Amino acid sequence: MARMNAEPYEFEFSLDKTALVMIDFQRDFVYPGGFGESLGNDVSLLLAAVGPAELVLKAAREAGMFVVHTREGHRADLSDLPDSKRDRGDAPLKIGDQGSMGRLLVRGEYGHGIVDELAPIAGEPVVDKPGKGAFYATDMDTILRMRGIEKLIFTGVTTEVCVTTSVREANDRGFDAVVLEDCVGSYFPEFQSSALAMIKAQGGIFGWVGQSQQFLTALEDAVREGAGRTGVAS
Ligand code: TIU
Repeated sequence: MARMNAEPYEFEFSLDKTALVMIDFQRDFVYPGGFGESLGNDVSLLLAAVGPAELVLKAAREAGMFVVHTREGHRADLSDLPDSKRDRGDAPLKIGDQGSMGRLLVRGEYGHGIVDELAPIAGEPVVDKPGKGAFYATDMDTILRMRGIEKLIFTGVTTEVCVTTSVREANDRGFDAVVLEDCVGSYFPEFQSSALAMIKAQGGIFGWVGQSQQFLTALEDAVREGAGRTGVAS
């Protein structure tokens, strides 16, 4: 069992029943010329989460943890795109329009892809979602339950939109979740802090919040403990 310092209290998890969830680390949100910028956002604020998330992803892979990636996006014919989502706001480019990284938020386009640093590898399912939440109209729940997953480590963008929507969905489905603060990013610093405060308030009403270093330390300790036990047994 791994034990991680977190708020509002220690987060315990076993490596074989816990998944690392990487939410929407797509070029469309993180780089200029994509969907995020079309909404009027300064996308440079999100890049800070990529480096810490890369270290977390590497450590989780080395520890043999299950990793799941998500991407927000739509079918090329936009048949799964509600008019409300396409038409709301006054963005110069809408979902499905041609941008500098391809059609915005359309599956298969360059901008829809995950940034190179965090690219999925074999054995890591990629869940394509039409909404903000990772569970809405996807097979996320099935994928996690088939693996016996009970707890989730969340990273991704953006904190107050797709990450927390997914955390709330996970919470209602009976998963325990911790969000790694330095591995999630928002276009709005004040939303970053308030979104995380909401998760851990009231004794952890939606889950836990921790730092990547606390996760890495917990993982190292658990792997060392596991190796020690194997040594004694053999
Ligand atoms: N706009 C915004 O902050 N986020 C999104 O539209 N999607 C995700 O968070 N992935």
